[in-house]
Amino acid sequence: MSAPTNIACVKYWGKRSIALNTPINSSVSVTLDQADLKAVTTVTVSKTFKKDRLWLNGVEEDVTKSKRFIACVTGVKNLATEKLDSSGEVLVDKSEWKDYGVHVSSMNTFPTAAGLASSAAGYAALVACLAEVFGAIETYPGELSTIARQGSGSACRSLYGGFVAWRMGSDNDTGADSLAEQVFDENHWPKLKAIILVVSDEKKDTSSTEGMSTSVSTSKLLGYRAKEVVEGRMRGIEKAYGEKDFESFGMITMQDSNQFHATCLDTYPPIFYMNDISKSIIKLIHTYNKWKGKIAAAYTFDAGPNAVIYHLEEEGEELLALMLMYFPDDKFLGSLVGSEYVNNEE
Ligand code: 2P0
Repeated sequence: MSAPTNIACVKYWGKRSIALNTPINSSVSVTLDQADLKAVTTVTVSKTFKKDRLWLNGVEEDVTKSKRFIACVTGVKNLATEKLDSSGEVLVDKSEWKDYGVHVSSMNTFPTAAGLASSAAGYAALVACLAEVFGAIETYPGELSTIARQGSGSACRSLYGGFVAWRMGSDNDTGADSLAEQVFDENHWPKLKAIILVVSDEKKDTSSTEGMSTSVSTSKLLGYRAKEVVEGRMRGIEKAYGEKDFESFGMITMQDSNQFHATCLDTYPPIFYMNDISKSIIKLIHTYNKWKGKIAAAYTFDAGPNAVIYHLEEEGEELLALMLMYFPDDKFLGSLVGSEYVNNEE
């Protein structure tokens, strides 16, 4: 099965509970099209497997002590149902699933750990795949996303297509209400597109988890943002997306990206995810918008230098031409937004 990556418009940055992987603020993202950026995952289960194993892009990773991986496997096993044969006979009693080892192979179609949410796609695909194998059934909507969240926070949003919110929740004992919710499905705004500019495909030097932890303990701006800014932006951008109001959607997206990177600079020692090329892309987009007399393109940057430019279909060719003129050496990975959340035909 595969799961696409997602790019946040209102960003998640900071953990409320490290153990539960719950955030200090809600966030919302657009799930990208499966055609370009996705994790493709295969899971095999057997009673004969002595331990759980994972191959990431063909290289085995030791997951025997990975809390994230274990949380996903255990979480899905807890929701597992019986496996029946065609006549309805029980082949595997659900209580037996715990004795089954899992072997996972996962491939990304884009740079891993370069700020393109590879862990989001990876853990979403893992949970979707495990849920299929074990016949896991949610006891409430979004429960599987609470499991994916424990793999990687942003992964909870990749379980759905379209415009997806991660509600921060308030249950600090179980984290059961810190879950993803599809606000608008992938058919709501087909004209919305995204161009991805791969400024660098090198692994970032500060992981998101490490960066967030330093930001939470040192940045006053981050606390202010979580308390005073994010909820208003969530309401504003959900309204804008609902009304297909690109100018409001784009403005909030750019402002939130800028504030996220400001909190990185406010972190001590500071974290620099954007580089000079990233900053020149920001300038170019503002110049383009001025020339158009409206917000016709909106940039956003995650924990890395790569840019995502949201735009409407009609501006696509013009923007691509502009980007190719100014950044002829950069690679363009994708320019589509939408699609279904997981594709189990692969
Ligand atoms: C986001 N990012 O909302 C934000 C914007 C990066 C910047 O979610 O520690 O890999 O695994 O929960 O999900 C990246 O953080 O962090 C992220 P963990 P994750 O997309």
